[in-house]
Amino acid sequence: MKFYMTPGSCSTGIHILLEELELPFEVYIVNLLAGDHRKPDFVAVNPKASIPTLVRNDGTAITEFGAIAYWLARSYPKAKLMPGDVDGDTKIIEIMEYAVGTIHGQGYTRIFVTDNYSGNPAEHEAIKAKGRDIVEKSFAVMNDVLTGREYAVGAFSIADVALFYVEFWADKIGINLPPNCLAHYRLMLKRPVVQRVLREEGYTIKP
Ligand SMILES: N[C@@H](CCC(=O)N[C@@H](CS)C(=O)NCC(=O)O)C(=O)O
Repeated sequence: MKFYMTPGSCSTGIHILLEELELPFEVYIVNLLAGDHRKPDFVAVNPKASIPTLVRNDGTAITEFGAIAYWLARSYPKAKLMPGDVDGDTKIIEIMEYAVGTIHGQGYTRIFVTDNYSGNPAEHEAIKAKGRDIVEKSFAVMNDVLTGREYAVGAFSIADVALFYVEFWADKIGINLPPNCLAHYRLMLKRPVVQRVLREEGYTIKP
């Protein structure tokens, strides 16, 4: 398989899944800052010009974090990355979608790609502040969801890697995680594969 990713981005969550599953894959680094994702070679693979993108062995591509994570979990069921019952799987998709769609899609994008919201620099501070507010309020919701749980839904699952990458970003930009999210983040950081993936993506792991 071919995995299109950017170190330290949302693709880190999929990178963790691929390595947890011990799958063979080739890495293609897409340099977002250099605009690689808009170049014709990559757009031919993923017309949405976004990472993560996974090209399967049959040559077909899957885009969207949730779709890639779901496909991996369903294709390699022995790893039990989803419980397999309707209620459990629904809970997982609910958390994953909130992390990717709301915390990342509505919150972090205002902080990281502020230009997408307004071309007027005078508005940027307010947009970033709104993004931070969305992220903080969303983590407060996740904190309640994680009450009495180590992982997002029972055992380690595809929901945990989605939650992990948004927690990792909070750590990187100095957003305080509420206690249950912090405990979840630290638990994830203890996983050998998570440590290896972060090292491979160029990060130093704090003990
Ligand atoms: N809805 C997409 C969002 C992925 C996404 O926003 N990826 C970012 C990097 S973390 C990206 O490719 N940004 C490039 C751009 O939007 O121009 C998904 O779930 O995969």
